[in-house]
Amino acid sequence: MSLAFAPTAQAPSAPSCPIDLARYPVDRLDAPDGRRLVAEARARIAETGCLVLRDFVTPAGLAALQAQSRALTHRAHVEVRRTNPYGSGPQSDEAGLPAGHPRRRFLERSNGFVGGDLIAPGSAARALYHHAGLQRFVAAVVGADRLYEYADPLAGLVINVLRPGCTHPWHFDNTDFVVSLMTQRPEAGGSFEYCPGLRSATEENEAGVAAVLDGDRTAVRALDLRPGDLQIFFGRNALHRVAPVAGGRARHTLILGYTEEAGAIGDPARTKALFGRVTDAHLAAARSQ
Ligand SMILES: O=C(O)CCC(=O)C(=O)O
Ligand SMILES: [Fe+2]
Repeated sequence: MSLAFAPTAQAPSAPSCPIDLARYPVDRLDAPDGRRLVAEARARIAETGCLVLRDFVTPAGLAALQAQSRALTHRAHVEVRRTNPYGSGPQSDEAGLPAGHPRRRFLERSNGFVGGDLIAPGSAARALYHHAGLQRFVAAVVGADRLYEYADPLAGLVINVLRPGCTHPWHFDNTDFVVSLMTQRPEAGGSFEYCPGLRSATEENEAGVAAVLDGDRTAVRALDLRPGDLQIFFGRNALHRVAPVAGGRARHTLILGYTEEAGAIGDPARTKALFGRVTDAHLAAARSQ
């Protein structure tokens, strides 16, 4: 028997789109069920600035994403630093402000990132990140005409790893929104906590921020994220944190970086701190500025 016409062997886990398109029809946003999805998502995110789509990926899709993440998390670069809720470290302490002012409150942040260039082309995580329908859906939810992937080879698609003992303390983001998909839940701790609308473009509400830092839970909502959940979150004016991870298992999420302007790339110093390295693309972008 000749083997000449035997079909080419498929990779054992040939990844296809992991999204559960039957439940979340992001591939047909102009059809009635796609429009309904967008309308519901927009209504929900308008309430608290946070949208969770439970079981956004299929069981097989989640298994592929988990296997891929678990194979890479040992490559995570862990940055440990002290930061105030606005992203500044103790080196820029404003001694003129009263002690206890939130700008003078520095909390330890210990955060691991696997850079996107280690995430293989054609993999499940890449199929998710590059999915045109998902990008259109996220744009519709956040109110953008269209979104772009980062030009940054590390920060566009990232595996975020919080090992036991690690925490992402109370902070405001300096981006408008973040899209993430949990792939592994910690045994204990690690819950996502947020305070909708704690500040605004015109009101810093530093007293409110200080109260949360002091343990006041009145404004705090806690989210029980599970593997397979997609989260879209407006973090610029909602103080938020990931509580310290406990138990024996790390917390893994995929962060899908999209921006409203094409060509976004991190500066070399910040990139080196976050990922432990820079790429030629970062150096070239910095030179051309
Ligand atoms: O991992 C999370 O759920 C939130 C992470 C976060 O707040 C951030 O990356 O700014
Ligand atoms: Fe954040």
